[in-house]
Amino acid sequence: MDAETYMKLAIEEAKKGEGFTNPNPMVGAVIVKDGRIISKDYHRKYGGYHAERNAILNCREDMHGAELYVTLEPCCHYGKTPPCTEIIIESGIKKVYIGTMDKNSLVAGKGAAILREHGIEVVEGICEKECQELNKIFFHYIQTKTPYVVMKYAMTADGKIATHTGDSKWITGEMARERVQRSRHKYMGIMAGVNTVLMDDPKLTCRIEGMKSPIRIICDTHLKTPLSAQVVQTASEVPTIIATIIEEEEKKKPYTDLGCQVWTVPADKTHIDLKALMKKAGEAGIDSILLEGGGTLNYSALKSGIVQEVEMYIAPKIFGGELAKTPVEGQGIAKAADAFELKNPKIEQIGEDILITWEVEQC
Ligand code: AOF
Ligand code: ZN
Repeated sequence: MDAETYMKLAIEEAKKGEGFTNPNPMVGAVIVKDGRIISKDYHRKYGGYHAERNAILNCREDMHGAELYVTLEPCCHYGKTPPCTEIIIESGIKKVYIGTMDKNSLVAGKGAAILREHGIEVVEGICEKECQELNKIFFHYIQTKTPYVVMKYAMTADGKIATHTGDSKWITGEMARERVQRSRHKYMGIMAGVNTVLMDDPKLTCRIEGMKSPIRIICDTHLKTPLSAQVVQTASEVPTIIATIIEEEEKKKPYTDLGCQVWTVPADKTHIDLKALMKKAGEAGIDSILLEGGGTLNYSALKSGIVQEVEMYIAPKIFGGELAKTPVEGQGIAKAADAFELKNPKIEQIGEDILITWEVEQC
């Protein structure tokens, strides 16, 4: 097998950590000796041993002269665990293939340099694009200190997210809805507006066995979330943050008494300043957010430039109705030339529905 094939295996290993490693990266490692895989492992959960260390510790064979394939440059700093460069050097591994270099300033080239200084041959950039894609959340977060935001919506073929009466159960089929459940595990946070809470009273949790629920963030400018809402009532089981411009402690107290965190954020005219909210979320260690907003919040999010990606599910049905809600509302832009631009579409069929994932052109 060639280097690309081993690196692809390391990527598959890395993906097993999805949703559990945030805000740290997903990393996989494969050790090969004389053309045979003698160990493979991955970074299992945040704060735990890194992929390389796991693969080396779990290897039952002599590693002298072996090759290591790792999706991310090995670290060289004392963090929650000792540097991976140390254990690689001690193991006797003679060659390290790196998928992509680390953008964490504590590492950023220094890991590879240390290995070379110890006589280990290092090859960089094997399956580089795939390895960057694997950790796009981590790279975004470590460079901007704000979460990677994915705006998700499900609409009919005529662009409606509900009928004119507000009914939206269901637009997409079971398989697409299961995929959304998985996204709730993958991303660290989930964000919705108070209108969605008032209309649908959602729980915003991940209900798949063995997976985890995201931290819920409710954008609620004037603190109108009912205390009886499910996101409030279950706040002691799954964290709920209510973001508001209200400052009075007595208005916040009923929510905090039920286990919610209430964040007062600056106002952007009459609404929450979403950029300021993202800064705060980043400071709280939230590296990624699935935005399951309605049309008002979605428009504000695009306008304030906090969205990195759009995940749009299209169901093979038509609702019609000029009053039926659409994914992005608010005031909208005036000139077609000023549109929010999307790029690099990825198209998948999921059951009977289509999922298109686009990156948002940042201006
Ligand atoms: C991981 N898992 O497999 C690798 C990482 O917080 P610490 O001490 O665990 O260190 C995290 C940093 O280590 C992370 O930002 C990245 O730069 C580097 N590599 N991290 O969590 C891994 N290889
Ligand atoms: Zn490490």
